[in-house]
Amino acid sequence: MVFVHLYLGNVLALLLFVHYSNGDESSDPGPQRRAQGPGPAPTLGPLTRLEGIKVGHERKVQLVADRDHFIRTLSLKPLLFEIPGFLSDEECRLIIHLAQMKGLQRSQILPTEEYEEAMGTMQVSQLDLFRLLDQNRDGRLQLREVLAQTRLGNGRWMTPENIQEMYSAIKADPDGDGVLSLQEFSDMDLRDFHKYMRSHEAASSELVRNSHHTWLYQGEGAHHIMRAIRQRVLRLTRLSPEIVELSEPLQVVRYGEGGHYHAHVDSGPVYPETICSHTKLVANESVPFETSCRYMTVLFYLNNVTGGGETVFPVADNRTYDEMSLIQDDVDLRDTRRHCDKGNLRVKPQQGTAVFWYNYLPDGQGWVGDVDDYSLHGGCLVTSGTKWIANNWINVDPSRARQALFQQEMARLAREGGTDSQPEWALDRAYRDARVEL
Ligand SMILES: *[C@@H]1O[C@H](CO)[C@@H](O)[C@H](O)[C@H]1NC(C)=O
Ligand SMILES: *[C@@H]1O[C@H](CO)[C@@H](O)[C@H](O)[C@H]1NC(C)=O
Ligand SMILES: *[C@@H]1O[C@H](CO)[C@@H](O)[C@H](O)[C@H]1NC(C)=O
Ligand SMILES: [Ca+2]
Ligand SMILES: [Ca+2]
Repeated sequence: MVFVHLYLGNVLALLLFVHYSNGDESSDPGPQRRAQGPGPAPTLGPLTRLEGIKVGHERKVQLVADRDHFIRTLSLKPLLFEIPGFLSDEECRLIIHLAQMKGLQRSQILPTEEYEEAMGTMQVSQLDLFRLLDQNRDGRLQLREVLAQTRLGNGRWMTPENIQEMYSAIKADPDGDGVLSLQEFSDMDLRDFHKYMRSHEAASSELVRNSHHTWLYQGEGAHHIMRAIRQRVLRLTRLSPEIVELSEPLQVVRYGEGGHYHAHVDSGPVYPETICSHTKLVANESVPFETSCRYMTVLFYLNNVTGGGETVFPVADNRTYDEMSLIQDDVDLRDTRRHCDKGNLRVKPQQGTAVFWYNYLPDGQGWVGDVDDYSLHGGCLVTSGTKWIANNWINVDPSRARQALFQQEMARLAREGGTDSQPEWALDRAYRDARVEL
């Protein structure tokens, strides 16, 4: 019975995840070509993982010729570090400038119709849905149990007030106690719920993510400063050059005043049914679900923010983790517009500082294990001014064999001169010799 419950939970999450990520990550660049057929499977050595030692621990590292840097441990769960002065002021200004030249797009739009289709084709009865949502199995749906299913909001962030409003609009909770009994849930017509969601256009402040972003190419032939930053990240992470070079381009993000990103993890869940966006080139195409596999996040602060805009890690180094303690009926610690002050750890943006962390736990065999729940993080509300950051994600496939095949295939394409296989990056290459007044 527990197994069935978990299994259905995964199916629901997967169904909703696919449609949610389609709208959100459609700008994710990725290899487009199919493999010609795998050769013999090579094996890869263990992945490097820096040691945290203890919170506050500092170590000196030589990342550039003319100065030392200090890496400070911020937390052990997740394994999280800070490194001041990782980028120079000039580098920060250049990244912002290149991003502005390329143009930024809204980070999130609402994919309403696709979502409704997905919900429509879901082969789950209303009773099963109730059981899935009822986490504590008391036969009643508390607000927090609905809040926990962020994807039901279809990209819209749900607050306890939103849900109460929805209940009263569709008359789902006649006794008004904020809890849905099985009877109340059975009497509810799910189409009314969808109709209600559709009829309420969300303002950008009501979305999961309120920002603009773009991607900057860092590979061969990129601007020499973009190359230098990638090499510095390689030295910082001590991973293999193949892994770092084959990772996503640099994502540059601008949060205006009022911008935010509610708490999330950077990697999708690892189910047998998922494949990674970066290695899908060599993956079995009949696998239905795709996600970003981001072993590490390296986040750069590109400016000093006048007010707000901290990066919050709500459960960093908490003794235990329990999703349902994170979400209460009245306080949702994932809500970065309202509750950043209650999170365990906040990092204040400081121009040139980098923070980096591991999104997965080790598997004990030198490779990638489960997603680290403690890596939950978000961008707090920017109360004044503009916030600029950049993300360098380091992609590793939880399947060691598939990562190996992918690296082999990319090496083969490079040897055969397949460098034009990413036309969307051509624009960035044009900046190679750009002389920028900073
Ligand atoms: C691809 O996946 C399908 C369905 O999961 C499976 O039947 C098939 O054997 C797989 N093919 C390869 C080459 O792994
Ligand atoms: C950003 O703030 C830090 C510390 O508050 C300060 O040392 C630094 O000079 C500031 N940088 C800029 C470009 O204003
Ligand atoms: C944080 O840890 C405490 C002590 O173990 C626990 O009571 C609380 O539920 C935890 N918070 C979360 C969000 O898991
Ligand atoms: Ca319940
Ligand atoms: Ca009720």
